[in-house]
Amino acid sequence: MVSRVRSSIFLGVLIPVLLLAFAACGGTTSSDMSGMPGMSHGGQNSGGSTGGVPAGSIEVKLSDFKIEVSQTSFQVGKSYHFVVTNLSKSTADHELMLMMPMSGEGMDMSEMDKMALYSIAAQDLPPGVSKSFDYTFTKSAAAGELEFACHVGSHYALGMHTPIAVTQQ
Ligand SMILES: [Cu+2]
Repeated sequence: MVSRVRSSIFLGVLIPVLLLAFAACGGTTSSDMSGMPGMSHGGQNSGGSTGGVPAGSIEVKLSDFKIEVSQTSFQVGKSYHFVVTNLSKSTADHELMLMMPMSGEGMDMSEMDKMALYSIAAQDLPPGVSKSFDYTFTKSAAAGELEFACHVGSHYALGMHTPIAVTQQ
């Protein structure tokens, strides 16, 4: 028989230990994932979370369920600094993908990742988290040919995609 007092002491010790172990695991996993997509486009700067938004950067706000971008027209060959924030009021993780419009139905995530010009995985964007990256568009895209999208669950169908346009300088 374990008394009430004894079991609550036990939990008081055990829970912080478990949380620490969990936090340590989470840290390594997310930093491994964030470097993977978009490498060939010079977007390897996706790791850092940011406090404050540097001047001239483009804000990308993910919420339930839409994507708001502070600028939707871009020029080929110019480097842009994007700051992506998950403002979800629920517990929804959101991802950010820069790619041509598609519903994603019937495709697995790795296929979609290959087609994306740039992406930040959902596990790296839980609610409240910001990630930044630099990106330079290499070719033009008429309005509607490219978009920022979230393909987690049914988020895309619920409205989580916003078209952008890219023009030659
Ligand atoms: Cu989403």
